[in-house]
Amino acid sequence: MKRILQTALLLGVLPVLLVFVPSCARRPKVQQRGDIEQSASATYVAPGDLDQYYIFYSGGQSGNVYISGIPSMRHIATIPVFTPYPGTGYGFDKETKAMLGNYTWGDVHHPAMSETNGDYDGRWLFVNDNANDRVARIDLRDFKTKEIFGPIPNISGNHGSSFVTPNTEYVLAASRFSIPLPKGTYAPIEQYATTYHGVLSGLSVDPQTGHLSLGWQVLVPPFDFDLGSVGKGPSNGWAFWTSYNTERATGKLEVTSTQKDRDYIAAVNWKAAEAAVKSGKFKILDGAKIIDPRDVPGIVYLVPCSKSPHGVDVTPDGKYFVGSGKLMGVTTVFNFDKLQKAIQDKNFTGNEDGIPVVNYDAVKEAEVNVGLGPLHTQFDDQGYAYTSLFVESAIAKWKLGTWEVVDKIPVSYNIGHLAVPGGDTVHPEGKYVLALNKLSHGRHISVGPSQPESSQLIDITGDKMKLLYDAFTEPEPHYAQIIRADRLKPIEVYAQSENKNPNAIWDVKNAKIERNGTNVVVHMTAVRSNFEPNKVEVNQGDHVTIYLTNIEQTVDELHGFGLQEYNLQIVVDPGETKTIEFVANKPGVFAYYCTNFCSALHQEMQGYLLVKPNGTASAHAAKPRQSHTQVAKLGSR
Ligand code: K7E
Ligand code: CUA
Repeated sequence: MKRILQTALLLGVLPVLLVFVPSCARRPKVQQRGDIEQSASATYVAPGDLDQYYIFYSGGQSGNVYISGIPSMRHIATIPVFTPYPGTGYGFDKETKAMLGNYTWGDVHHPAMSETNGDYDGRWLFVNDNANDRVARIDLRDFKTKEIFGPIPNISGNHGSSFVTPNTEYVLAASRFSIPLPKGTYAPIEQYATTYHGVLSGLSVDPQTGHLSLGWQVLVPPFDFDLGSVGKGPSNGWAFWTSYNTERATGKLEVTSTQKDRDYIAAVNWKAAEAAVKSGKFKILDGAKIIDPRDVPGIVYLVPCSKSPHGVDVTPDGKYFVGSGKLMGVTTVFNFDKLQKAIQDKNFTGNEDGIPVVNYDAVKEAEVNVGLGPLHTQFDDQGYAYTSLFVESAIAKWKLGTWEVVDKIPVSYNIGHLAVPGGDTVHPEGKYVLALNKLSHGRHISVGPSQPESSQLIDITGDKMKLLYDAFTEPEPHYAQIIRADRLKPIEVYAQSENKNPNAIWDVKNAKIERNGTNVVVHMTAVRSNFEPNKVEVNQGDHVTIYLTNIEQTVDELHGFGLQEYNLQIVVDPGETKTIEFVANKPGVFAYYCTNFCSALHQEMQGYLLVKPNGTASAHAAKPRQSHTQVAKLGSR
């Protein structure tokens, strides 16, 4: 297989192979189980004991973030972000509904933890939405999504996101799919090369609140910008994005966008972009301050890179950035100092729409023979790098400085990202690497054609990498952030004193129902084991608002509020207040009940919404409504 692939690579037919032989299902099972007893005890977390690390997995097209622990790899919780999630009532109450807008999904690829001086500070987790051009902020104090920013103007396909600068000045964003700008503009696809555009952007982060706003944008040619990475140490102030289809091709990109030997890494001096915006050197496009590099030189440079690159990763010391071409057998290390020198010397080989293309040989430090299909690279604290090899289904370990591959481990199968604890920081912890694999077939009991992704924990403390554990995740993690558990200090109840919701009430005696015309406002409490009021009577067509406060201050005492046939389900945590809003358009009697098993009398925690029919209320009062029974079924396929 390897021989075939290498030959294919030489012949330049790998794209064809990628189509026809991606299946690892035909591979023999990897006998990489190592010493079973050692692996077992290395990952065993005894009942009642706690994991040492949090993993925050991006949930891909599920729109969620998943939390597991290391070393147990047990799934612990799900944080809904871009998708309604009845499990926590997310997207059903007024507040989170408003945050989701009209979208019911997102495509989360890259979680990024906020940083102070280049280290994770445990305050926020930012995640991108590749589909609808948004960035969300999760507060790590309560593990809840607090903000969804976007769709970001001019950014189309926010894949190169959400990467965070060393002091969380910016969350980065980039267009994967170039389009005519501003959004909403029509231009025929034949004009792709000339009138379509990409955009690179920094979203400002408020240092106190984490609140996101538009910072700067840079107009770039219609390449497909892919992955990003942020400079640190000596390269602090710079950001890097890979791009593919620098051919500016359309149609069957698999062929048309792989014509040139090299694509580019865009190196952006974000401090210069920030300064340019401050001094007014920008245009406004769809409300965003956008810099045209033709007018403002010195903001962005293009560094040639192996063709069709995917990941770009900056070393923890900030001296190098590593770019991997998916179709190559090598990964390229670039030297940041050399880039600065080449820029100073104007050692350019051309330009793209006025953006200088830097001389590859002047910036390249080394080409590392990692193996087939390199995608992403992580680093440890011992001077080693770890590159994921999608085609080869392996991780290559190599040494910074000698650029020699020192070890390789097969993974199951077709690895995408990989993650080391503290992976994006200046202090990664070289204990584990997590392999985030695309295919898992045969590694778990069969669940039919919709198969999960696989996630493998690998010990990297020794000379040889050692596989410890296979875990499986919902679709579909791309990247993850891993942080030591003791770095986070989550709260477990919302203190009453902190609840600033003006509609919170803390005593069942204050529960009330008020009517103003057709508006009915209910202040409701939830506490073991009842809702107060437990009866809400309204007229058909009334606009009903319920402010529900869980008045408990006891850890883990959640209450749910499910309302029959009104498609409403929320969960309130101890000390939390949420708002439910609906129009009582269906007449009849509907139960609301606690959905979160809270006490011995949880079943009894219920009440009734009584909706009097319109008009001749009394005449219809006792009549059953017409049967609306609907039969819905999936045809047998
Ligand atoms: Cu490689 Cu979207 Cu970061 Cu998937 S991306 S693997
Ligand atoms: Cu409250 Cu169950």
